[in-house]
Amino acid sequence: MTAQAGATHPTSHDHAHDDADYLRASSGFRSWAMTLDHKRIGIMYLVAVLTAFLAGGIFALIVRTELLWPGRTIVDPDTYNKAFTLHGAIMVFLFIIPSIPAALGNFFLPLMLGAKDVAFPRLNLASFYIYVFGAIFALFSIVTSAVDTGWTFYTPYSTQTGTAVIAMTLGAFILGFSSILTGVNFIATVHKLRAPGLHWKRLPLFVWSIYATSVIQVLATPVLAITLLLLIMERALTLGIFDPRLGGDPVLFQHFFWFYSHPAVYIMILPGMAVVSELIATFSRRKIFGYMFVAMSSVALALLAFLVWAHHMFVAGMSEYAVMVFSGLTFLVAIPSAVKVFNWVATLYKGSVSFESPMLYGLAFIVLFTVGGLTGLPLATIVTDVHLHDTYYVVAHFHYVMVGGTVFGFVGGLHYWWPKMTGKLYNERLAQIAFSLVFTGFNVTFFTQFLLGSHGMPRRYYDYLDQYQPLHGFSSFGSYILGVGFVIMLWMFIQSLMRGPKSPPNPWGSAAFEWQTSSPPIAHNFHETPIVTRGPYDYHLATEEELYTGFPEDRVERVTAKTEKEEG
Ligand code: HEM
Ligand SMILES: [Cu+2]
Repeated sequence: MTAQAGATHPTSHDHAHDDADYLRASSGFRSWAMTLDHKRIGIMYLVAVLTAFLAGGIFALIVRTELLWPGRTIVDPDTYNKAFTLHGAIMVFLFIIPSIPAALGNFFLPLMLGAKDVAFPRLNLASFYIYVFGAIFALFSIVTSAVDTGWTFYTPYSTQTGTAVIAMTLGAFILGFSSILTGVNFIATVHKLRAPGLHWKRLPLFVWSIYATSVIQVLATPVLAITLLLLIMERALTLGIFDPRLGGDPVLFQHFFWFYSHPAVYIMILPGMAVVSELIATFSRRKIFGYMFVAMSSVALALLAFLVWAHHMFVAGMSEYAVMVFSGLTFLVAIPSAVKVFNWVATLYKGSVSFESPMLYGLAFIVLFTVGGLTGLPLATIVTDVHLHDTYYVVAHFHYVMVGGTVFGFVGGLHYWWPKMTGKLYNERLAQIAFSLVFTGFNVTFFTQFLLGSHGMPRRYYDYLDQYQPLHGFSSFGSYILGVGFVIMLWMFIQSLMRGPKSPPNPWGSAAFEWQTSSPPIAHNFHETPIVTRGPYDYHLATEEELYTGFPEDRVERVTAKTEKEEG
């Protein structure tokens, strides 16, 4: 890639303000609120999803604290039901789904493509405000009378409960539009705005995965939107769609719900995989082994995701032939998942691996996602699922994929790209301490739940038999460690914002395209449209210049010194 890093400013004399980085290009509330810059929109999403993560985290701690002992510990059963519902709904709809695509994707997709922005910058800003609008509905439902249905909104309970189901589902409905529009925008961007020379076989794997995610967002989300609309109509107008007393079918709701929500779990995990591919490449200083297989496995996962939804319903009352078909299809999902894991591991082999904090999250992702994926197999097997369904085993399984996978990927990406986004370095020691706590806390919390579940502890229960107390206590204890880890990480990032040292343009020495411009990038990303002459992981083709981690100033000096030496 011959992108122009900060040192050459061919047009700087006629566009002096173009040289300001995107954070300083303009100032004031309006310049952010009305910005069309994908980087600023990404940062606004980042602030929003981190706020949601904090709120979801607080509800999680309420749930875990209540479960420390059998019987009442801190809240009554109704509040408990609301707490786990809000935890799930906030984490899924307000945090995980937009976290990597909307926050990191917005910021980095155009940079990785060598583009100035996304294809439709106004639509991008509109998506952000639609997200905020949906979040306000959700918030409204929380303060009026929080939903107690679980994040799955299963009928017929959700059509009968006295809580604010309409406000919450309307919130999710609106959030869906934000997700669809972001997907459309990214698909158009990848097709239309790739820099000259950036053909499909040179696309960063982050872009491949985000592209696959966008396809699912566009195809699956409308199904959820219609389902929630039907639910709202049934509640508001007493139509008999899902309620058997009115001639409806509650299992139909489950089919509709999972027809979206299973693909949605790939909306959640593919972006995690997207980040991890970048982390593994940069910190192994090596081309990802089997690049095309990793890229195509994202596409394969996106397509397979549409064929397996009913594995959530093995005990809901389906024909046994349907059960067998869905079980068989579910196993296929393991193939592209394993292709990724094998190729990442093969990349590490003979790579020049280093263990900075982003890489720790990347490696943890591989381990935890593997545990999450493998524990899905007994769920896909009918005989074992009958025992494990709706127990803590399922809770552990999906937390291993969604937290151990997606959240670790997101947090790893946040560390990795922090210097790019803010222009600041953070305290690596604190970052590693936070990592150890998050990793330990996570495993203590959730590994315990595999045991709880296989011993028969049902999920979502307020009370339980005394025999489960030690494991519940252990799990809650783990969640406090996890919480402390995140607080330290938050402190570490705030400290970096306030008095972190200035970051060089390419602190990790990465060959990837987004590092080939200044950190933070200028408002239009690159001084000149980059011309791509190699792949993002071609360390053997990258020049010393491109991998250079220092400041542009000393680079000029270095280059001059070198030329003088050569001449002299
Ligand atoms: C790799 C292979 C995987 C297999 C074979 C698999 C299989 C399953 C099965 C059969 C269930 C239903 C269990 C039950 O309710 O009894 C389930 C639940 C779940 N899985 Fe997976 N899974 C895999 C990967 C993933 C990934 C990548 C994610 C998300 C990022 C994920 C997220 C979830 C969630 C959220 C649930 C529970 C939803 C709920 O009932 O609230 N799974 N998985
Ligand atoms: Cu599923």
